[in-house]
Amino acid sequence: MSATLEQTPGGQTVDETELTDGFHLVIDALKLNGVKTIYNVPGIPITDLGRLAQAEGMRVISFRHEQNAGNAAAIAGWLTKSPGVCLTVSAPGFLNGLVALANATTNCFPMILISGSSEREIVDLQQGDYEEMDQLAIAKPLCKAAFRVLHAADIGIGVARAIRAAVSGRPGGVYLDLPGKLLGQVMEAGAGRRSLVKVIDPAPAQIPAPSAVDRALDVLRGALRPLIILGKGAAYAQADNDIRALVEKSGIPFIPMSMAKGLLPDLHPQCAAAARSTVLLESDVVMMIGARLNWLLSHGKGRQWGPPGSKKFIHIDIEPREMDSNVEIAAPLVGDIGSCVAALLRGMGDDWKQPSAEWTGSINAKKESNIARMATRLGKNSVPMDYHSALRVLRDVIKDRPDAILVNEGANTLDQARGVIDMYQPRKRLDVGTWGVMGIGMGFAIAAAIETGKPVLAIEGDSAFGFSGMEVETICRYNLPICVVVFNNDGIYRGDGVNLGDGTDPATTGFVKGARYDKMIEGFGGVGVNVTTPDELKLAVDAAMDSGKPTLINAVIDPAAGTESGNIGNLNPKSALSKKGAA
Ligand code: ADP
Ligand code: TZD
Ligand code: MG
Repeated sequence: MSATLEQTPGGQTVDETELTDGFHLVIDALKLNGVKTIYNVPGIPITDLGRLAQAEGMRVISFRHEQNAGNAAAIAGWLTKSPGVCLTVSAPGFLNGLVALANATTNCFPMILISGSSEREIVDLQQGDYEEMDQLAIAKPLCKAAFRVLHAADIGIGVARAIRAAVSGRPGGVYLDLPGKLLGQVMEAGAGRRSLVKVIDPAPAQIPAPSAVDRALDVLRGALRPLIILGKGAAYAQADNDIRALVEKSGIPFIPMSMAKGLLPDLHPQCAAAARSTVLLESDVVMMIGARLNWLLSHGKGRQWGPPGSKKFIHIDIEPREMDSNVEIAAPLVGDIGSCVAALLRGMGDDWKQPSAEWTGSINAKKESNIARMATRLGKNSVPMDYHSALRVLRDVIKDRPDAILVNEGANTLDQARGVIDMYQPRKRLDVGTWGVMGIGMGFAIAAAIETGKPVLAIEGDSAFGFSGMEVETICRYNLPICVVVFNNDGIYRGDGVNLGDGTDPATTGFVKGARYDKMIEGFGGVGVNVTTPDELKLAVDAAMDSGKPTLINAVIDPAAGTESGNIGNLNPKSALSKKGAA
């Protein structure tokens, strides 16, 4: 931008100063730090920010709802180890994006939610501005850090602080508040350029203390029945080779948490996922790598884990306060996973003794019997399809295309798919994460396609799909190689629920029977297919994955096939006064 500051009476220019403004400084600051993509929903005051970012060569992906744009940014952050950026309008747009920001923080995904906001003078006196809200105050408890920039000259610092906060230490969500007036502020371009900050080493290595490494190795050496649990933090760390080397050199059986599947292949001989309950119960030393002892691991105690005191834990995590969060940790190993794993590998030496054949043999025996039992269920060619006959087909689709990305949400659709579909490569399975939240599906699928360029298979419960389903338009608009398979069992958990009242309304968990989700995508020019048998499903998914055309397959599943809340029905509180037939 240039402006003529002074003109002589004759009209001659005597001083021309290059100017810049808040819009351009935000874009320049993001670009300087390697941000290439913005996940966005336009509107006042950030419409022009998106337009100008596109004009300046950034990729700006516009969504139909901010929660989906936010989920896209969050998973982009997890996949790439640099913060995904979501851009929204003020108050309602900000609030829509906030769910994704909070979810990102809970899951340790690095993202930055940038929202336009109304003017401080009016917000602080509560005078009723357009979409007025004290966004910074509301965001603060739901994210790792929250910042507001009031002067154009501080944009560089604001963006730098947001980036560093998102990815350093335990990654998480960061909120950056940009009042509308800031974007229009003008300053001299040279000073603007000098105000930008390139963040050097945004996530510095955090080297574990040598004494902590020795302590962990001592505990591991003393183990008779050791186990390694790999979590999504380990997948995020991108220390794939060293993690594999550690597992293989140690000879210790491992189980992956859901999003760590594929970090080592599920079919690796040391993978004990098919003997999960046995190894949790019978192990005497458990080494956690980038996984928390939260509800997903029943807090490291209770029946699943055996008698109290029967286990020692080694815990590798970048967040010191995670140690002892649920049980005593015998060997806390605080540092970044890459550095911790490398230090353990070095410390193991050349004379490492692998676990006894008694331990690994008993696990293998259990694995074999469980796998045989599963094979019988998978072998059925049921029509109407149950979960297993449909999932056998999708397991083979991923086996044939190990570099495809799998997105997965629902209840039965999630739990069964997690068990049946083997993963072969790191960071290929994206799902509901720590909260078990519905609605991540299309946002995750879109970001996965954009960030990796690989084909995406999204396996969605019909309820789960509904939370972000409108984004099939976005998928078609950007012509993304995404195949959505909706497991349509006419409802939440099951499609055969009944109304326990007078029967006027449908059951609380049921949807329109025989709905045709495939028709939705046809309205936007995508490919829609309705399938009722495993063979039809296979044909349709193979065609979609090979063509890369936006596709939605309505897979008709027996409404009576599922169970309440999938695998976690035990978490449902029960009314002592339940009517007969209530869950
Ligand atoms: P899962 O759900 O797979 O069990 P969690 O989300 O509960 O995994 O745990 C992930 C853990 O990984 C978090 O405690 C987080 O602090 C940790 N983490 C994330 N990135 C790193 C890293 N680079 N180095 C060390 N720990 C990390
Ligand atoms: N809302 C949000 C945001 N997250 C949630 N997890 C829920 C509601 C509750 N919920 C689940 O935990 S799973 C689920 C809901 C509504 C949907 C299950 O139905 P589905 O899958 O059709 O997606 P199945 O295959 O029918 O079990
Ligand atoms: Mg369903």
